[in-house]
Amino acid sequence: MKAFLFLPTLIFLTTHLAAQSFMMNPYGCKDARLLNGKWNAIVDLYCRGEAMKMYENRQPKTDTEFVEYSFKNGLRLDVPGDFNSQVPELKYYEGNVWYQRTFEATRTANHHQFLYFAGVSYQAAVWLNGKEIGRHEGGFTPFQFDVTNELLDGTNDLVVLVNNTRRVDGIPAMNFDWWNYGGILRDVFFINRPEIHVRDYKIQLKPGHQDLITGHLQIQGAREPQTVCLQIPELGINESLKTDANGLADFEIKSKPQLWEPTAPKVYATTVAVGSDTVSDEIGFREIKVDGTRILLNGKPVFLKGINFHEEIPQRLGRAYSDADASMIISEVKALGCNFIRTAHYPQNERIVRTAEKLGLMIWEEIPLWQGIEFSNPVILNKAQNMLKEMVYRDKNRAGIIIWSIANETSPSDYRDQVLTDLVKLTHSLDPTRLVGAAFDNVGYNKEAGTFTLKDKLSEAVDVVGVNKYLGWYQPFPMAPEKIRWQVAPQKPLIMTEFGCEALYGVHGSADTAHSWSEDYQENIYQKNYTMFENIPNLVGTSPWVLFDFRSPTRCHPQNQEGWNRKGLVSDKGQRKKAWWVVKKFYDNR
Ligand code: GCB
Repeated sequence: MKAFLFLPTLIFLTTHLAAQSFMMNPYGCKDARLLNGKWNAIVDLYCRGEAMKMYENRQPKTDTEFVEYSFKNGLRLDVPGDFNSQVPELKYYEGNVWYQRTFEATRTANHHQFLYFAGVSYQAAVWLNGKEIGRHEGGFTPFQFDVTNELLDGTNDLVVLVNNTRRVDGIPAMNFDWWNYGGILRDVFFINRPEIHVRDYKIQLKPGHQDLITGHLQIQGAREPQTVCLQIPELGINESLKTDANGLADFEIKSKPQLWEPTAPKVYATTVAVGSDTVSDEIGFREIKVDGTRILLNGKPVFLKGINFHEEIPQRLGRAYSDADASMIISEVKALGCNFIRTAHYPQNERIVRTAEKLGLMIWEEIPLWQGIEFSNPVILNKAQNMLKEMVYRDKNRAGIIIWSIANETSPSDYRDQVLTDLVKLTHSLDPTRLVGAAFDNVGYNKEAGTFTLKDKLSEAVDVVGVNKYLGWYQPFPMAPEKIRWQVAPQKPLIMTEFGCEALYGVHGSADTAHSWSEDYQENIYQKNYTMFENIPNLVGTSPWVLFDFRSPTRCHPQNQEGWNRKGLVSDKGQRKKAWWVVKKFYDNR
């Protein structure tokens, strides 16, 4: 009976306690080693592992001793990667999986060592050499631990308990329309840095000024003020700045960078250095703001030609994690003629974000507050704040990110309104240089007036309103598309963040019958939507749902779905459906 004390809900009550509240950039650190590869694994269906102290990775030492688990000679899983796609029996698995590996390290005097996890879904508990170093909740944002005190000279034993059980108080919660991939989904790094090192930096244009680069550099580990150097050689920037008592140096530098934009996504090699520590990055500069109902990029109105996609490679039936995966997805986005993506419904891995930015895509990045969230539960605000911070800390230097989104399709209530307006405020305070948005699905139709409207307090708080509306699928067009009028957030920029319908590649049939599941029907619905969009005065962008067919256990139709959401413009095998060409034409003509 004792085992029941160790149900996952109890295991993970403490969230984020030891994870650090800023995000280093491991991709730019000199001495950062990937711990990717084959890890040993134990599937712990009944959650017995903590009671058995699996984290000790014990070997029998005497003749009478025995240990009822072993990481040796058992299952091996690829990291990064979800476990569901690696072992047939784990396809639907939601529960505990233990991961273990060793790595060699040298304790270096006056240095600090860190473990950085780019994404573990959904909860993680981490032990180094038998000692717990911290826990984290949230499957789509990174976390890191300073492990200097636990590190051994020589071989180190790293154990991670991963649990992807859906939770009533989780974000997302019990129900969502995508596969619940679990595991160490993204890169893991071991990072060695001098005691005095660059902790954080933000380097962006000052809002309202295209010739002023501003931000902060922050140093860790110094008792005295330090000299920290910022170099952007191509701009002739070579600044030495003095940090204050908190290790912070704010700066403002006159410079006129070539501005980042979709047709010329210029980024500059940048380094921040203190003593022997250097972090490198590639940073672009651009201005994004709202002017009435328009979005201005570098002072000029821009139309967002977007697309949604999940962090998934359909043909592999698994999560995307590598540069090759990022190239595959983003090249298909570019082929469609896009300049904008919505990385639905969660921050996707950095390789995708960076690839998109380099290829000139503006990005809507969202935390997974997706429908069905228990807003009345006080832990939700705290968890959402953590996810939001981790997203902003990670991507604050990405010129491609223009909109932080705080939620998708949440129903108004006093609790929800309070939590989400708090999140809007937090986002603005964390990053006043970008826009804040949310996607709404509660747009209503007024029959007498023939008009769509939105009554939702949250829409007043955000800078940009996103609307998800599936006319022709979940709801018929109420009248001829050219007659429909929209008065949704009429004073603000509006993005059609989702629309579309399902179709099976290769199926042809009536263009007027939804249940034909045909490419012809999907094509027709796209055409009708584009006709309707012509009469939305504040429309500044469109982002169809969705680029690829994706896996979702909630899609149960035995012939047409079989666990797939078929709203892709491209099938799970990579074939373009007829609607793909409609979108392409719409974008090519804008
Ligand atoms: C939505 C959701 C998205 C779903 C989509 C659908 O409104 O935001 O996550 O996958 O509809 O296909 O129903």
